[in-house]
Amino acid sequence: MRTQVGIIGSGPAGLLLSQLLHLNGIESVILERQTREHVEGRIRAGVLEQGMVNLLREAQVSDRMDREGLVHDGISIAFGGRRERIDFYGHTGGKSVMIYGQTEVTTDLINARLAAGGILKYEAPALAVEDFLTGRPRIIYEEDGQKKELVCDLVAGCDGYHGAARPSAPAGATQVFEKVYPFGWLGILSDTPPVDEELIYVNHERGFALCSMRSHTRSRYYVQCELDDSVDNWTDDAFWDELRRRLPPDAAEKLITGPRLEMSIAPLRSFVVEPMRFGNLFLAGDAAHIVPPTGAKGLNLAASDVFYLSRAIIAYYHEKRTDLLDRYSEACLRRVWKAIRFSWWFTSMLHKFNDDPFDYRLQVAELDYLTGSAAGRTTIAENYVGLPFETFE
Ligand code: RFL
Ligand code: PHB
Repeated sequence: MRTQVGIIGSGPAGLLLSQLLHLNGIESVILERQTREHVEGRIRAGVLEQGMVNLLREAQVSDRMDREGLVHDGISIAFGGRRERIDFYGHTGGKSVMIYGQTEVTTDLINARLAAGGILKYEAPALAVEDFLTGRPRIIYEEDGQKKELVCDLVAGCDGYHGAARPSAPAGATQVFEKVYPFGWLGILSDTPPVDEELIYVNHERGFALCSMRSHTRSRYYVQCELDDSVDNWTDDAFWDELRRRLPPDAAEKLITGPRLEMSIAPLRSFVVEPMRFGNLFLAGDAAHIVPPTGAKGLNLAASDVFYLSRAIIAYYHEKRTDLLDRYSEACLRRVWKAIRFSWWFTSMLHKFNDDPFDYRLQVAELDYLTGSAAGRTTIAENYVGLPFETFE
């Protein structure tokens, strides 16, 4: 089989890239290891930055998001027995974020790709990418128990942290930067009204907590847990009790609980691979970088990579230009590292790393300082709503 752009992975990065290329007359094939149901059922992120919202509009997949998504102009941070609101709108000249689940983004994109006759192969894992340094790359994949080849001009490795694209890069050509955090997040999804209209990030002596949502009737909550913890150790009641203990009193009183729709544990990690391009193989999204979820940046970084990659590929086909492909890795990494920094910093300030009361007092003092200063509030707000994409043309 042959196509112009071979895309590995039907997560948000691969789907969005395929859709943007299609709208510009460029053909692609997506290879996905899992089933469609599995991909659509994975509960992950829920906060979209303005840049990603704009890109979904450009990709013509925003109707349902614009109808059902919730626009949020701020968040609360609770610490030391009190709660402070960070006003995004006021501190960023009118910016906000959109609450709309990654599951919904993925479903909207899959529907759009299929409606346009796009080729999405599910249960078709890529095994390796070959010949990407010498010209025409090939993706070796498996379908119906048989080994097959997809020959392309360019390959986009959008296959996440555990994918096949990154390991195909030549040994010695990559540099990896990594930090693993000594805790995880235990998350619950429930059909209960959210405890507050906006998200609440909580620094508590017992550990971090987060109140988030998917809609006015569906809540997503997290509590910091041990790395080796298991969902089997948690009943619904035990989760709600632990969350209530960490919330500020007004929120704890209002919390409405209910049975889990889903419960899972996610480890926290910062990871970057450099560069993000090897000849005609380009990495995008989680395949190239992972952030801890505290800043809600993972999904949004996948979208900003796709912003740069789509423009570079369009310039290549429409104008025979290779300069944007050459600048792709550098442009992405500048923004990636700023998000890595913010996610690390926000994680460090809000989680319990040890039992040292000195460290806890420092965290409270830092939060007190930041929320008491216009500069501090602005720094949180402008990073949280998302740093702008660079001009790339
Ligand atoms: P994805 O979404 O992981 O999609 C990659 C796709 O590639 C497929 N794949 C392969 N396909 C073919 N052949 C192979 N060899 C393949 N290997 C893998 C996978 O099945 C998958 O469908 O990456 P993408 O598109 O880059 O999107 C990135 C986002 O999904 C990710 O950054 C965020 O969801 C991260 N993340 C979170 N981010 C937030 O901002 N807030 C969150 O609350 C949040 N929670 C999470 C998360 C990531 C998690 N992971 C990766 C385990 C919770 C979890 C559990
Ligand atoms: C979520 O709703 O799942 C969510 C929101 C904000 C975060 C992380 C996760 O920082």
